[in-house]
Amino acid sequence: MNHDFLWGGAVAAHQVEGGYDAGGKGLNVSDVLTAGSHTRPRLITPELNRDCFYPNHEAIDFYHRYREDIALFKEMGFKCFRTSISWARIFPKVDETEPNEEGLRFYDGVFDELLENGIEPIITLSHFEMPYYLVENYGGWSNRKLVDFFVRFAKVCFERFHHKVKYWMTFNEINNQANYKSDLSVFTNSGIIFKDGQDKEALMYQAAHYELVASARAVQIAHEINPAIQVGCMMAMTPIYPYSCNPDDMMGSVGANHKRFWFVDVHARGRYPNYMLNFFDRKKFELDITAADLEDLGGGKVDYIGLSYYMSFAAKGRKENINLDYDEAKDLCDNPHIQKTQWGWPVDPVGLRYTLNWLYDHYQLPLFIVENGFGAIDKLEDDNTCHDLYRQEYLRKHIEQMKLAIEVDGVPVLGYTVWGCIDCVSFSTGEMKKRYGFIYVDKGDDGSGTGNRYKKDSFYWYQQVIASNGESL
Ligand code: BGP
Repeated sequence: MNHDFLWGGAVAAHQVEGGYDAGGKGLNVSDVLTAGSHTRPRLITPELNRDCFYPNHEAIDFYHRYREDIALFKEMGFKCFRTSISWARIFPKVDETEPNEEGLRFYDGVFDELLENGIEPIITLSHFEMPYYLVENYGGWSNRKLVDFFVRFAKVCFERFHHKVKYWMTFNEINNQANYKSDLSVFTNSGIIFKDGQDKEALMYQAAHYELVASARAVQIAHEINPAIQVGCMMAMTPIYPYSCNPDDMMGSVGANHKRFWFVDVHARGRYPNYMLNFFDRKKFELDITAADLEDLGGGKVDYIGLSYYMSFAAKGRKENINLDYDEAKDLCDNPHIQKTQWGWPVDPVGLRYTLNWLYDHYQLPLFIVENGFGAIDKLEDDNTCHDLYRQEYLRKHIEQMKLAIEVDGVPVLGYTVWGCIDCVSFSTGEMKKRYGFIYVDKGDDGSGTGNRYKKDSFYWYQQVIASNGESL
């Protein structure tokens, strides 16, 4: 492992900060999401409702406690820390002429504190937290105007922070919305609330196109401001294996992977792959894709590929499947070789090595594993310890596979940041009890608790991993 390998942890602004109306911040999409659970979906409430609990409003109060948290990250030996900038802190309504100075100052404070502690900030511009004003007044990313709004936000961030932040990402898990039947994914990725009679699928492809153009333009602006800046994309990497060696299953998995991963083709190669263009024709989608957009895409290829990796899936094929007409709800199936977590997420460490190989074979760009982790119910003992051996086990197995990809397969990986390095609000369920952290936060699903921080056993384990540069697992 290179001596400059970036070991660290990752969170997102809306899942840790709280302070949802502090410092002039506007509402963002996560602020109107209620708490849910594994079996009860989070609701999108167009008006804030007093009878509902909104877990992101306070989250773990990183907004006020970030110095204490960064001290703990330093104690673990973090080389880097990934978080995001809440767009609604910088442009609460987005169409203001000037950015909100108080919001910018908050991030100055966080980045300075990190750098003073020898920790490099890794920053996502949009991590499921666009201003809610854009949803209400523009219909989210279904509207081309968002390209300019986003580019302006990105430019303000690059200009202000380019001396403090080298590695950036534009849109977190942009490909989550490939599952356009999930209202939560499309809302959090693109700020779209579907209306009756709308063609959800076409709308998702339109929104994704605008996001890809906005990302490409942001990459170009970043390089103009400071050629040393590295801007990546960020993909949710869930490889989809063929269920068996039956050729139909194999073709089913090709279609399933195309449907999830065409986004990275556009980000990395600067153009749409042929299978997408054929698909748009076949579906007779009338998408607003201009010649100027295609030029922007070509000029704004990403510098590296950021990825989250939690799980893999398996797919069965059907005779009538035609590539992207693959239907995840019908065709994904359980992989009999793989166990699942309490939240039903399949655990497949070898899939990480496969993913790293697949991405590097396709794009020959450096990779950055910016999320990997294990959500579980942890028990805080009476003496404030927490024996989370299962988490160490999960991470150990994944790090071993990452090392094989790097050392045996020759895949260049810039770093590895463990998701939810400090317990935070779960994105999919809004729960606190789905914990990922090395640091336990005393906070319940209903917002109760002191908010105090306690080191879990995995805290000391990860400290050793970093100190030995991945030798002691
Ligand atoms: C990724 C998101 C994160 C994060 C993580 C774990 O999809 O980028 O924001 O939350 O998954 O998911 P969850 O919190 O739902 O367990």
